[in-house]
Amino acid sequence: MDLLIRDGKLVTAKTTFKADIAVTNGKISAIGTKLKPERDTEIVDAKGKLVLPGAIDGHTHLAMPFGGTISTDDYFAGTRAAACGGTTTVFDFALQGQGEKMDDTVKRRDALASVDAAVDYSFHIGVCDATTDEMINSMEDAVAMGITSFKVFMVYDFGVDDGSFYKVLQKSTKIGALVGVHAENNDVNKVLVKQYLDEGKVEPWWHYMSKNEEVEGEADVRAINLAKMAGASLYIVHLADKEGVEAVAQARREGYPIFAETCTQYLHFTNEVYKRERAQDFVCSPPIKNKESQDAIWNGIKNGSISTLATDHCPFTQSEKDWGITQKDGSPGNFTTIPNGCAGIENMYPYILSMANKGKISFNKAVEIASTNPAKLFGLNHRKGSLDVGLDADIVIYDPQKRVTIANDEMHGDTDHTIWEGVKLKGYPVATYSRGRLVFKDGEFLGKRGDGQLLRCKKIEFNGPEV
Ligand code: DUC
Ligand code: ZN
Ligand code: ZN
Repeated sequence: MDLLIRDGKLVTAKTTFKADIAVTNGKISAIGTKLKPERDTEIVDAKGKLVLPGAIDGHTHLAMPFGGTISTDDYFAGTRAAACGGTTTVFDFALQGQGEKMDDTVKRRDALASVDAAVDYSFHIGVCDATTDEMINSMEDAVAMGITSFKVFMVYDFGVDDGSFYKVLQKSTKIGALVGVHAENNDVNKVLVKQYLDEGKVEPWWHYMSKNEEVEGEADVRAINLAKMAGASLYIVHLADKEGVEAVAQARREGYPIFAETCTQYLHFTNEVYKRERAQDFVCSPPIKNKESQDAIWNGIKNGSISTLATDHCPFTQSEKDWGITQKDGSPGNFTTIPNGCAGIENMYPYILSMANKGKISFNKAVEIASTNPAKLFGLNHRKGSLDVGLDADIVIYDPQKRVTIANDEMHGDTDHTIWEGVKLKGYPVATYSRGRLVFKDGEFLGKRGDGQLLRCKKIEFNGPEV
């Protein structure tokens, strides 16, 4: 026994109970009361603290070329920040190049991640070229490598049309993969962008208006229909609108394996942020929606229509965000020239646990959406997502009494600002273990660059809304 965490209150998706938890060779080796340490066992007193499984952030964009630049956090900075917020696994998006086989996409991105990541990681492949059988068939080679989830974009110039999306869905049913989707109506978005710009409407508010509730909602419904037609499971990423929540809930009531993820920014902010002085800092896609949508998302979490919480972590510096005012080449900017994305990787678990601590949801629900469900959905529950004997010792010790006001200066990423600045949290992680190694303690990162491992995911098959 290498480590014994004593007298804490263990929280899983299902139960909360007082127990000791023992770690041997990076795995949870025993859970029980009055566990006996061995001679060299390190003992940690967790009295008065919660002991939780590490979070799984199922949606990050680290070192990703996007919007004319590269997202600020590389695999080291991003995973360092993750560890300091109690996140012990990240699923990053590996964007396929044109004509690049998907297994090669994984190898290309893993060359960066394997030397840098400080916590364990895996990938979803961002499918950008599904134009030939060779490309689609390469999904199977990625699955053989343990990369079993894919994402298609219904927007952006690298997005896919409905036919290609449908083919990817069909393929997924044959190879044990899960398809995620970024759902926004591209054509309507483009029309609105042109109309607003022609009218001289250039501020970030028009980013939100050009990707408003209906623009997202229509695409959510269409994506669900395509999945039903293909007989496939579907995972809607970063769901941010009420119509989408309702469409997911309805499909699940009908028994379809339709799943949804939301992100922390949609839980805390509303579209009012696009009226702020630095509204550009909040520009992300999908944009943050109105209060009605925010309420629907919280209800979706409470009633189980929304399965997971993630971040869509994709930070840019403030000077890059200012390209919405003046572009790189000195010409006037507008809402389309702001790189899309915000930081959040370090804030997800502290935020949702704080909301649990304040009584909005239970701690069990927070663990379910931030850890247990992502592990199940992405074929990783043989390693991660709970506190069970035999699983990786990815453990967070949480002090429910600690008060923290989020400040970028105290965050551990490489970004120069955060949309979370000034947000007050009740409770905070005080220690994070990644496979039994202490990677964060009392505000300090203690992990090591390159210690994170690439995780091989199991094949994924759902016959109904099991998660
Ligand atoms: N949305 C963002 O805000 N950033 C990265 C990609 C995305 O879809
Ligand atoms: Zn997206
Ligand atoms: Zn994303």
